[in-house]
Amino acid sequence: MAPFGKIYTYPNNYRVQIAQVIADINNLTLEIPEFTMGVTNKTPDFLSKFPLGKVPAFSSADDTFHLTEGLAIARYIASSGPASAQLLGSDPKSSALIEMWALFGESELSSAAIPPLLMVLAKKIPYDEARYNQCAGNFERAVKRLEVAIKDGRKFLVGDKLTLADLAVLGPLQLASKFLFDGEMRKQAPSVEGYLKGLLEVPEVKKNFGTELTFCEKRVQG
Ligand SMILES: N[C@@H](CCC(=O)N[C@@H](CS)C(=O)NCC(=O)O)C(=O)O
Repeated sequence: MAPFGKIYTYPNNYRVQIAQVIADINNLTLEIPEFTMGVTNKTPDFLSKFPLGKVPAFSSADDTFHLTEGLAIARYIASSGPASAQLLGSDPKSSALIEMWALFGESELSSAAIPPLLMVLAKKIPYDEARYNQCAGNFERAVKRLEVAIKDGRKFLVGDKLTLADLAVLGPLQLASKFLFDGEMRKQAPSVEGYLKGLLEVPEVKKNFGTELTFCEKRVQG
């Protein structure tokens, strides 16, 4: 099958893994071209299509349509195939709930997990204890909010099938499980681990995220 489009990215970018799960569910194929961070995204050709120079960056098969922002890319791929109603909602309330969780994934989970990641794993910014603790506190608060939604044992956040909502929280949570979402936080949100493991049983999720969820026992600090 001809690819639906290309996504430029570095490996294991959860925003791209989300798009790949969605493409698989919609029977669409995505090409992941050769990409070197700091090189490919600085070329005049890349910047002419994606002026911010950030990834993920999507280009349609005919290279006339360009998109950035992981959530916009995910939504575009979701709405371009037969599983659109499942992934994005089939009525105003379910669509709004899916949107709520998608934004929650970005603004509450990712934005709290990424500064600590840059401090202690990527070591791209200096360790700042006060900022780290504030982010960890925000992350824990968000995880507790998620716990409220799933503590009745539900498998999916909205309805009875996988939607963008689940993928948008899975991405940052599986990333944070390596360095921030530690044993102490998991005690505060005991249903989350089982919920995430359940998501990984969905074949398209397993294929793109892998089966392993490695939770750290103690968060990594500077
Ligand atoms: N809000 C964007 C964030 C994209 C982003 O920050 N990408 C980073 C890598 S995780 C990047 O490409 N940075 C390169 C740069 O800042 O030059 C999204 O959700 O897709």
